[in-house]
Amino acid sequence: MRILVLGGDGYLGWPTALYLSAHGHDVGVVDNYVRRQYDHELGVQSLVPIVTLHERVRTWREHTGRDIAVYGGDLCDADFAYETFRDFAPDAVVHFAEQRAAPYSMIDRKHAVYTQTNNVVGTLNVMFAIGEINRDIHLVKLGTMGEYGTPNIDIEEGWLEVTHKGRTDRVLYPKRPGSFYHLSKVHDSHNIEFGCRIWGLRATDLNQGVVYGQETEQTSLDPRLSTRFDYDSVFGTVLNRFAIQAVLGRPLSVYGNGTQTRGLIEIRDTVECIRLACENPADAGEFRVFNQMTESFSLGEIAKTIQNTAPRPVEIEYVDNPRVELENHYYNVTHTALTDLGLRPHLLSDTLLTSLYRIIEQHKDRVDVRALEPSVNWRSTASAPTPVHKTA
Ligand code: NAD
Ligand code: USQ
Repeated sequence: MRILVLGGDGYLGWPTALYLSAHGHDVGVVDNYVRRQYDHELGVQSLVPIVTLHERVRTWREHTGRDIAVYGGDLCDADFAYETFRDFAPDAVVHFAEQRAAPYSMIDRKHAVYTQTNNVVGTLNVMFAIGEINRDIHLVKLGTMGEYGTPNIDIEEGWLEVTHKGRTDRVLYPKRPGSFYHLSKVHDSHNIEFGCRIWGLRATDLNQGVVYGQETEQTSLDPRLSTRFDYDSVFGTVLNRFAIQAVLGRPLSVYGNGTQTRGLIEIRDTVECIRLACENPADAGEFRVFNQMTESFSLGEIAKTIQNTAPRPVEIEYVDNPRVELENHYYNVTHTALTDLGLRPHLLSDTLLTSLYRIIEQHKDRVDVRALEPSVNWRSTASAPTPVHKTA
């Protein structure tokens, strides 16, 4: 298949592009490199050094003889989106290209507006490009488990059958997201479902849980193929952050009492889920939703697992929760669609954590410990996280 990976320079987009290429697909990547700019804005850097997208692609060619087409540009620019789709003529488009950090979207008005504009407008441009150029293109869109929030009923895969006053209907699962970022994904989901209904688009919305891990078989072939690894309090995700804190011997920062439960997935399963979704497309007019997570844990459980496997003794610190989120809550998620398609999950294991600690140990001198401290408060409308380089 010809598969265009939007956001192909990012943490997940790059390993996905390599994985799809390794599986024989013709891959193109699209990115405006804005993720690298957020690092400059926040004064932080990926724990693992990353080379430019062009050097990554050259390295992949050196190792495999396979080409990956690169399109540099912003999906909020409709002309760019249309030209790219016309030029590459994809069978499937995998859409990772959004501002994806909840804390970044909660910094202040400017960052909330930027996040929602970037994500919602970019996705609308993608939908219109598909609508005008070729409606058979399968849109595989990254959503998030956080769209659902933590309702007091089971979480189904995108849809809910409701019986009300004796009548029954199938409705989009009601959403209660916890940040302006997570809200942007809800807006996207509604827009895409509408596109499926009115234009007959075929779409798969992958409501992915929190991702952890850093290596795939392909990225570990050469250091120049590494993907980014974020540890700062704005972009670093929880398990990756705890692993880094553990290697540094710093307390594991559990927000609140640690009873919040989240769905998680390892990076090698992310790339496999995308392959499965692409190779088994949705029908014309179908808005298909998969819950892309493999296990759920409370934050306290994650912290204890890290504490028990850490290379050196670490404490767990329960810090005031900078976010507004339910702590003691019900959480039971249906996530069978991807395993039905053939996913064999990599569950959280000592082997995986040991390899994660090895990667972190190798690069730990790059950590700026000031960037580990939570700096964005949900209760404030102007958090202004201090860019680390300005306080130095
Ligand atoms: P990332 O920030 O590392 O990658 C996103 C990429 O998209 C970046 O390279 C960025 O430069 C690019 N991009 C952003 N806006 C763009 C635009 N307007 N035009 C072109 N390129 C643009 O994020 P990630 O961690 O790889 O996440 C990828 C996707 O998966 C996101 O949509 C995110 O919401 C979703 N997701 C991520 C996680 C996770 O734990 N990382 C979990 C669930 C869902
Ligand atoms: N948390 C801590 N300590 C930390 C960091 C986070 O206790 O040091 C807690 C948070 O309060 C939250 C949970 O861990 O309850 C998850 O936080 P996170 O930063 O790992 O994840 P989140 O903000 O939800 O966002 C990440 C990705 C996002 C993706 C989402 C999947 O950045 O792109 O959409 O995971 S999900 O959570 O399922 O919505």
